[in-house]
Amino acid sequence: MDFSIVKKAAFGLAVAASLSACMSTGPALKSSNSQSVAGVEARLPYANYTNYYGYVDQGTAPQGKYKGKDAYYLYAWVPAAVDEIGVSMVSPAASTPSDSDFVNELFSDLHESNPNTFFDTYIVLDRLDILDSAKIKKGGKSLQTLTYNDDSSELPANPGGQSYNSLLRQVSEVSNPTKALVRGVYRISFTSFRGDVEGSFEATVGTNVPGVKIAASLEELHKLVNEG
Ligand SMILES: [Ca+2]
Repeated sequence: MDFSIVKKAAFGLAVAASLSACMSTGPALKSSNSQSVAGVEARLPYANYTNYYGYVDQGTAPQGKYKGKDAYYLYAWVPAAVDEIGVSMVSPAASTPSDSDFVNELFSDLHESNPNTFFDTYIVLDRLDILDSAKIKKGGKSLQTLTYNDDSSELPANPGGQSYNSLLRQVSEVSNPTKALVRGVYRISFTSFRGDVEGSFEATVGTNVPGVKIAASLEELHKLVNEG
């Protein structure tokens, strides 16, 4: 496969999406591709975005540990090979979920009464060894930690005015089997290195393919992917 052609096509789509956006600047999560407009270099949006709204309560059991801290997971199904994947996490959630967004039950129950409970996000992206959509619920292990991020000034600041929200991008390395962004399940681990994880968050995944789905467990992701 000629990868450069695929990449150019995705770039073209992103340019079209950017131009059609007109006045709106779109999601804060942008791709690594940029375009010069009137001498100003601006990052282009991804062609497709998937949003997940969640809430971590004091009673929410952590799913693992990351460098000694309690960690929570989100799982994303990416239905085709992608040239790049971007992930952002903002806390507290600042926007309202739309019909196409994935919304955790706890978010629906607790966000409205606790709109300002937030945490300092830290995200880690792993590729899991789950390639077959029919076997998602059987589980798998991490093949490779791809990248991570603590703080990004590209995202809106938290209510305290601090740029502590997280944004990462990973570009596919087609020649490296563990860093090629193939169809499969990716895990977003999140934690905090300043305080505890408590409050609402909005996670966004950007790619050049439609059909990315996000869930808080592999069982739930399995259902979303296989039962629509
Ligand atoms: Ca942070």
